[in-house]
Amino acid sequence: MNGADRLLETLVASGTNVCFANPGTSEMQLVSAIGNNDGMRAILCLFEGVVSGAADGYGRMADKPAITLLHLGSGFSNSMANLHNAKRAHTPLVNIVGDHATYHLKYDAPLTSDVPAHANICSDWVRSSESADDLAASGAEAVAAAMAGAGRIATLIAPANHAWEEAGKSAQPLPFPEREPVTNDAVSTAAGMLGNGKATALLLGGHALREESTELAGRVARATGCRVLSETFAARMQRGAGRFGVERLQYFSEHVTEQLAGVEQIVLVGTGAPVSFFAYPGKASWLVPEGCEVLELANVDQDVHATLSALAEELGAREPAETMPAAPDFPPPEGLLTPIAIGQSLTLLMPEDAIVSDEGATCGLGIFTVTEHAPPHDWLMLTGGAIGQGLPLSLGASVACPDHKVIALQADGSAMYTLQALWTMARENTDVTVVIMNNRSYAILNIELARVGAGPSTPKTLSMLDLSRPDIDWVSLSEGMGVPATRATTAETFHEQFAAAMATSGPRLIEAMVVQQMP
Ligand SMILES: Cc1ncc(C[n+]2csc(CCOP(=O)(O)OP(=O)(O)O)c2C)c(N)n1
Repeated sequence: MNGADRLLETLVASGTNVCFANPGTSEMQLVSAIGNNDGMRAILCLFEGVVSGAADGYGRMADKPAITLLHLGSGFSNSMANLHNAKRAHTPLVNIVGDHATYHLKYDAPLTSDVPAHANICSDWVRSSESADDLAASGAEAVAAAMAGAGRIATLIAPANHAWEEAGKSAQPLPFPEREPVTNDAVSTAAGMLGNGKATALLLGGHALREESTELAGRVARATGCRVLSETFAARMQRGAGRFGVERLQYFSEHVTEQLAGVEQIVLVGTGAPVSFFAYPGKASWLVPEGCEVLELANVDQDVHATLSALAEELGAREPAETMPAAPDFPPPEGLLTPIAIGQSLTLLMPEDAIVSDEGATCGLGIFTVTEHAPPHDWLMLTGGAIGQGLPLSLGASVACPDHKVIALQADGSAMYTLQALWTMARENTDVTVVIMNNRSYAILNIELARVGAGPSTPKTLSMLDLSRPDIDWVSLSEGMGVPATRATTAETFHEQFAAAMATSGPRLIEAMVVQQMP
């Protein structure tokens, strides 16, 4: 057996079993090893940004890493924007990146690049194997490194000769690191703050937005009267009817300032203090109200569930959290196809335990609010702001949870970055319903243009934010990649098409020609 075969044995023994791949010549032994190992599923993606985004979606839902297979520095750099999002989501993920054979590097062949430098930019852990025998050992370390804290990006660089040379044995899987607990002192301090009568917000992020943790936060709210907020862009929020409703922090800084006005204390669990997404001339970057005290009770990598449990215990908060009621019966939406109408259709039609990948941009924020009474579901967001995440994320989530309906709420401009994900959805027959919200515009940038005070805009300025001339035909793009598609121009037609998508399994796409009212 060669190094690649031993690595695959080790990865499978360590509990990984899905590889999103876009390989090249330097990874051919790895491709062959995957082909010969029954424990690893191979999923071809036609761009590396799809590979990394799919691995992110998989890791968020499976709570264990997918493997990516990437080709040298160039392939890795194509994957980077979605790796950045995955890093911001604290997703466990293992990249295997091939490199030239060690003895070949000195000849500076065309694809030679500084692979470790590429890898270091958006990995938490990077290692190059030192020999064929070391490749498997490094693989075991990579999986354990990915499982540290809430989740990490681990990148293993595999020189081609280490993959093809004989290797003696595979490596033993390594134990996954325990999540660091929070001290009793920190819990007592937080309990003291929550009991001192001041206006307090419990701000949750990371795994603290899973159902069991939000329930505990809801108990604390019930016992103390504190508010419970979430970070603006969460990796995975479990919400909907029957669950405790967490208030999402707004996006624009002035809205956050309004939302937090009067808050005297913020207790952080699994996230950082609120800051503005961007700097704007004359506007605040740090969004903690003046004079407000901030306590980091638990960081994202600590055991946030145990922390909330200890906090509820310390406060004697034993009454169950109030839960979000199911939506009262209401008629299907009619008339203009607005984001709100889409949200209403979702609320009425989405099945229990659906997974929503939200890269809806300007359309997404309203839909999020409208669906708070929908059947219980998982909502996955654009954690790192690098667009092109949504379609790959929904693909990966569906691979992780094949029995759950996945809904990709997808803005058109962002969709164009990684639309190759549709082809893999068709090939793998994933149960994803993609809703392209087509406004033929980079709408958010039209808003930002005014907000940053960039001065009067010329037709040339606006041409950089406009997606017409030619209009993009999503039905043709989708069908060209094997995903059946329809177009909806009214709330009624959307509702009908979405109902049909919810009633059947397999990938499909609805191009929703949305009408928006801009804030
Ligand atoms: C990788 C990356 N490139 C560029 C941007 C800048 N950017 C932010 S939003 C946006 C346009 C979004 O347009 P669309 O997805 O159609 O959503 P809309 O604003 O129309 O709702 C762009 C280009 C980014 N955030 N990330």
